[in-house]
Amino acid sequence: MAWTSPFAPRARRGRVFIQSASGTETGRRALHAGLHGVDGRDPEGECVGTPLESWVDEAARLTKPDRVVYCDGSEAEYQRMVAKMLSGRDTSTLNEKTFPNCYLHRSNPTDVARTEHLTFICSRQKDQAGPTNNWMDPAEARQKVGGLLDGAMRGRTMYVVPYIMGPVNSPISQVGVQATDSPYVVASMRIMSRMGKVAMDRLGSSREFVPGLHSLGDLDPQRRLIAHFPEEKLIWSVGSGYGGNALLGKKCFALRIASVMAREQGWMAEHMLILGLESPGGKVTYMGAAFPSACGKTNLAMMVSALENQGYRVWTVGDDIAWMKIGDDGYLHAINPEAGFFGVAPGTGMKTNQNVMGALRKNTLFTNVAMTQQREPWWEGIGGEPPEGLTDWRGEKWDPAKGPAAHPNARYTVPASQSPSISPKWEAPEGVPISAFVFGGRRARVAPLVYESFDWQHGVFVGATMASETTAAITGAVGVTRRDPMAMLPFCGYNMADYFQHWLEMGKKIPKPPKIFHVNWFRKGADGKFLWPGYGENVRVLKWILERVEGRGAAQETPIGYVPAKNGLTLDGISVPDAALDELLRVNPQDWEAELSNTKEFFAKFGARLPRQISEEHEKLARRLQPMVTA
Ligand code: OXD
Ligand code: MN
Repeated sequence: MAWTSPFAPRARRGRVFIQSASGTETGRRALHAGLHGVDGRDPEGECVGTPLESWVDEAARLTKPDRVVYCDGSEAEYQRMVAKMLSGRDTSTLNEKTFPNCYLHRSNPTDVARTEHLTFICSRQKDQAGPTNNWMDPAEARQKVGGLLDGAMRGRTMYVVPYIMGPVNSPISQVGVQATDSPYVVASMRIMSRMGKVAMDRLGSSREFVPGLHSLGDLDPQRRLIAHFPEEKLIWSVGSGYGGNALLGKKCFALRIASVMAREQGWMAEHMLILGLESPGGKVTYMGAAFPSACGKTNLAMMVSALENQGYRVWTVGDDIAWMKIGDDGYLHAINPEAGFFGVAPGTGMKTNQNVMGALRKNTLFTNVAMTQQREPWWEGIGGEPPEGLTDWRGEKWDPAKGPAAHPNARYTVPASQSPSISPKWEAPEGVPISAFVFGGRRARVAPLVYESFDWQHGVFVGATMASETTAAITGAVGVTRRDPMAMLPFCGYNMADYFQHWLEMGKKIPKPPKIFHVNWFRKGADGKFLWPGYGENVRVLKWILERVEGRGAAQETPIGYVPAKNGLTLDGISVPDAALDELLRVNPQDWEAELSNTKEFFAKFGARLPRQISEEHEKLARRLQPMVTA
């Protein structure tokens, strides 16, 4: 891996006081035991150690922390981070009896979400970033972000967090190293990744790691920037402590940088949940599913199946990201690079996601949720009426006139192993073989409940035309369609036209490619009500997908793909009126005409770089729809 240092201006080498998490220099050496024999310093006292050490050294010279601490990932260290957080005003202990080892962190009110407009891909050529990314020239980014990072850790400690994205012994996993001045980030990284000594052991003295430098800076949104250097495989983030901006292993590495690596190396890094659907007899079929934010990815990954009594059960492998490589058996094999779930709390309750609720009862870090008088976490949608005396996400007595008690983007950070639905295969080094890809979005009209693409190329087109409608809560305008190809719009680290090309090429390389489907749980009737019950009932759609994978499953061919025949879905035990089912499965030519022109406009952004096959699929769809439109 070719990372070079974009530190600028290159500071004079000087000494940095380095400590291990346990507070001694020997601790750091112990972490490196067996990796290199020297003590990491040349006779003049300069670091001449591993590539990691020289990177840390440079990071420290730029940010000028008082101390540098290498994290070992131990429970004792986690508790030290929590103690540091508790010594400030923004973290509280939750009820130790009902929520043992759980904490509530309140972030700065201006720092509660990913900031896409401050997120940049700093490739040498603007074209490499493409029309859907913010681009900054790497030299300019070095200047700008470097300026913000210069001295940013004065008076603070720099924590060096080595981490593995993926199961410890998986060949698909990768090492990252994050330097940060936030104990909250260190604690979160311990839940979200395999962190500390295990990562050091895997890294050895190699330079095969993705470095990420993060500082809270002064949390001023004016001085916040998240910069990715795809050629160097490097991340710089300053001015935010929020998950997607600050836990650099997640969106920054596992999607933006990894998508670039995946293209270079012939694998896939996708914004996909991974689930296993167990069928009667115990066979498990694995699927990867991509949905834009706020479309229920975590709920689907951890679904309590409505057909459990018929032998259909859902196992969770991952809820957000999938890294996939072609296995010896010809299947695409997926790992979940993360070790925890960083999920949106509001809307999560016993009715919607019993498995998550079960997982959150211990060892969970909550962010920006409300708190009851019993010091239990609370949020809108948890079930029941708001209890008396709630403290809101800002830490003030809740006043309903001022908005919801929990921030709408309040989060839980929980070890994946705590989910009752966690798959026995979730840490399998070889990953799980993927038989189906499922794309989806929130569409009140247009997309039927489920359809299957004709082949891989058509499936790539289906993914590339993915879209979701904004809700009134977000924009004030219902039904505004935002194109979000493969749910990767904010996360693809390079030109999306090239990303489509990579998908097309992968299709040729995978001997047993997954079948590609599209789902839409959100279709509405003329009365504006949802036609499909959703949640645990979605397993009925997964069952049809499974049957299609196995060459069964009654289907009808339509211009957009195969839609279930009316008797194709298992509907016993629920009441979906006949007319609703017709509407759920209907392909309305007028809607699809509008869809064709909308997607054409979207694809035009990519100019000549758009793969010919995508335009070809667009034309083929238009041709297939033609007889319906003129009929
Ligand atoms: C997330 C997102 O937080 O996609 O996972 O926004
Ligand atoms: Mn996500």
